Amino acid sequence: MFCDLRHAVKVSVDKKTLPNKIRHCSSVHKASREDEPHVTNQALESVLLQTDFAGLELYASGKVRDLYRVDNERLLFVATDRISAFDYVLASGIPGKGRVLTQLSLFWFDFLAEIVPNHLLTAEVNRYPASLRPYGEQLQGRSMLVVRADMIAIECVVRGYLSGSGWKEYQQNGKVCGIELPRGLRESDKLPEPIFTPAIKASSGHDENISFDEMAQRAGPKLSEQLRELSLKIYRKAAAHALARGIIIADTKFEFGRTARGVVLADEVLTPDSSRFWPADRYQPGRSQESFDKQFVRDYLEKIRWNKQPPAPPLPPAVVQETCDKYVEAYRRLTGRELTA
Ligand code: PZK
Repeated sequence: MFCDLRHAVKVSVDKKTLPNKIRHCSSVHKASREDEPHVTNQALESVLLQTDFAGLELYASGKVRDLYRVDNERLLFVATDRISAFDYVLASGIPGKGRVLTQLSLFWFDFLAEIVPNHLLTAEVNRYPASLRPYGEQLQGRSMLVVRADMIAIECVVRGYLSGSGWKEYQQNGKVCGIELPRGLRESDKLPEPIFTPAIKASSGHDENISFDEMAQRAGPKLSEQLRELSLKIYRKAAAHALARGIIIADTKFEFGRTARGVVLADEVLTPDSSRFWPADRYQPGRSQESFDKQFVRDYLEKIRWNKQPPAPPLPPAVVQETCDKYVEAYRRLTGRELTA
């Protein structure tokens, strides 16, 4: 079974560096707790929930990913096995998730290379700088050495289907980010063509949709048009590939940065964490869709009637296993490859 990973390591915790939500939840996840349902010891040990690379400066950290400064030019991008649902990081991790998301990003970077350059330098741990070698075992498969870019502070979202905040806006005024859409669309309907719907990080931590004009004022009209064209091109190519393999990419978010070599695609790309993946064979417009990867998690959290306030609960082993299987399946379907240890 894939989830019985043997090589990964659970590492020590540096709670000070992590945001509140993560600190709160991870403190619940003590291996010594006897009163909670547990994943097998083997699987539990194999989950990487928190990173701590002594001597490396944390550059940024998100719910799931951690970014470290290597030197002035380079960053280390690490995908943990954390999983979030209903806006919170859960107490349990999903074995293999960080590797699936990293390997998927690497697949897409290569798949998209003719359309757009990206921030990847290498994901081969034995080619990392010497300062990272001590952590090679933790980093293998789940990390990327990337070039430090000047990030463009706009979330470049493309939507092929009407969901989430797009569906909300449409119900209010028939538009999404100022783009007029046909009347009578239902939730999850396929759009006549994919649309570019930029957003900014609001102080709430949530994204706030903006119009293209607003983006042009912030980032400049030329760059904004370049990013819109790039984003739509990338989405079209990736979504067609995914659909032929049974996965609808309903929408997705890209982050771009500027380097000496021009605009590059950064962050993780076209993963289930940065996109809505829907199983195509279950697609049925007129309602919200099942999530390809997180449906078992959401169903469980609804079933136990978690009030969606911290602390986020741990997941039972069966839910962890089923969810792990979904990530691995997404990887297999999209890449045609098996995820190997
Ligand atoms: C960068 N983020 C988002 C990602 C986090 C936050 N190549 C780059 N150069 C400079 N900055 C970034 C990147 C990239 N990628 C990305 N924030 C800064 C992010 C992962 C974890 F906490």
